[in-house]
Amino acid sequence: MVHNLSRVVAQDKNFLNIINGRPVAALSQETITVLCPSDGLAFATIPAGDADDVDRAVRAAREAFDHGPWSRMPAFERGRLLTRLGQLIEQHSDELAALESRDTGKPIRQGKADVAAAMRYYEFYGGAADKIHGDTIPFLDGYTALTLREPHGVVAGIIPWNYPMQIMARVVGAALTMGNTLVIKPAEDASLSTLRIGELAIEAGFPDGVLNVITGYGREAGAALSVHPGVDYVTFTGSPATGTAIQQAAAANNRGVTMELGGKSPQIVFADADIEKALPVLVNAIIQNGGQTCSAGSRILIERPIYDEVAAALGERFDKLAAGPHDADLDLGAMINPAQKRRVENYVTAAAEAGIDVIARGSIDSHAPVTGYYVAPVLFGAVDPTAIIAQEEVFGPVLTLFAFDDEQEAIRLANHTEYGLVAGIWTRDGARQHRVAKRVRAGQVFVNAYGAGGGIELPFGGFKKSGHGREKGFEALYDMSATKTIIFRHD
Ligand code: TXE
Repeated sequence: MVHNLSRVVAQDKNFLNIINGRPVAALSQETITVLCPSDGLAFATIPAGDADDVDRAVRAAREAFDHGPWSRMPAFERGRLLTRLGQLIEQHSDELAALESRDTGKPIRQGKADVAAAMRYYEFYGGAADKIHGDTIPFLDGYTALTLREPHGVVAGIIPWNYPMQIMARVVGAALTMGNTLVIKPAEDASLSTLRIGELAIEAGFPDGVLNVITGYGREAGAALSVHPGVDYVTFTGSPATGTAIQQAAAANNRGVTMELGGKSPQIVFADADIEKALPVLVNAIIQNGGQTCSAGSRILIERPIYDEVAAALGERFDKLAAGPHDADLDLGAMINPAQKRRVENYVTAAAEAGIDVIARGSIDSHAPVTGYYVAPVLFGAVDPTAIIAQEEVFGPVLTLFAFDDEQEAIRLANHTEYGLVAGIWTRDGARQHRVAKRVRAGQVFVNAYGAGGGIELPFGGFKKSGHGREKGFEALYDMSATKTIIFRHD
């Protein structure tokens, strides 16, 4: 993606922002050229929104919240509109899967999986709208006390490029169900599906200003949105550095935040585990979306008696992995942009130069365009737990293996990073499953399984540097609302 006003490129489509129920260009008329990661070629433009466009979108959302029917509408009617949006996404599923995969470089089957997950979010939250409620609380004699769940107001959703359609869906689903209005700022590298779904929301019949999508660079549109005084709550998924900047802006404005900031997630494989069952899951957890997944299982801790066997079996599988264009539907697609490709390659080179053992390396398909942003998956063995590659989020198809001697050491190693998003435990010992699951500091723990991010019904979010607040499931509805307590005296 390059900021390019003069070069004429063949575009499939010039996408527009969605503000106040209408598709609109940036006020400046500036655009960002969208490049496909599979070949580096331009195929669309998106508006290069700035502070003026953000102001326009926040004002529309403010008006829709303060004076529109949205927050006073019966909850089931809000739910119906979300369900309707999910149905429209289903009707356009082939188009959306192709768009997402071309925009992000992910294999087409992952694009299809993303559409299916997005639909489930709208279905889940559409159905949840009239099932979330407050409490009546026993209080003093002569009083009745009850709680209501009220919307925050205008929510800003700043989202990343790795799963734009899914992350948009979890933000839209939770925020709108609770009666908030929303301004979504997708990443400049992957905005197309969010803009297209913004168009579908108009078709679904959402009132004007309820769901706005504004594109632009993070340092311009994103920063302007995070400091705008008309925003009441911010939900962000992205890097810890940007998350810190957004939290500082939120603190200056005394507004709440939900932060999902990535991970360095471990999977612990004990000697009694069902290895055949574990192997494909261990591999998939790091190659899904080319490892550009917040919940990627990037560290595997293996009990020493089975270390060599598991390392060799993983190595065999890694040797066969291939990266290629999104429409070739190989094991991996391309990285999102040249910077991310360089970032992954730099981590790999530095680790190899530091003497860390490269057990296996996959390949880049020989037909893949040389202009695409491909990296081959790499498996590192016998990694020092304090090494950079063991500590930092690479966000690429790079897997690190560690040996451990007992349960205590496994838990210590699992917790030995600044992150705490997801963990996996592989053992047949039931008591150990419970013990270890409780001791691992992660927001989501899988036992004898590992699903990237888990189901849409399951609360998801981090401990430590991985963030705070919870998305997905009913928990997200609590984050997207504030409790109001009403006390009646009637003696
Ligand atoms: O993320 P940013 P980047 C990690 C991953 C990756 C690294 C860098 O390790 O390699 O972050 O990716 C918007 N004010 N994750 O630079 O900057 C930006 O436009 C307000 C993990 O792409 O966090 C985009 O919409 N907004 C992660 C969003 O923030 C700003 C997913 C995310 O971009 C802004 C993505 C600013 N000053 C990256 N600067 C996960 N948790 O899954 C940027 N943005």
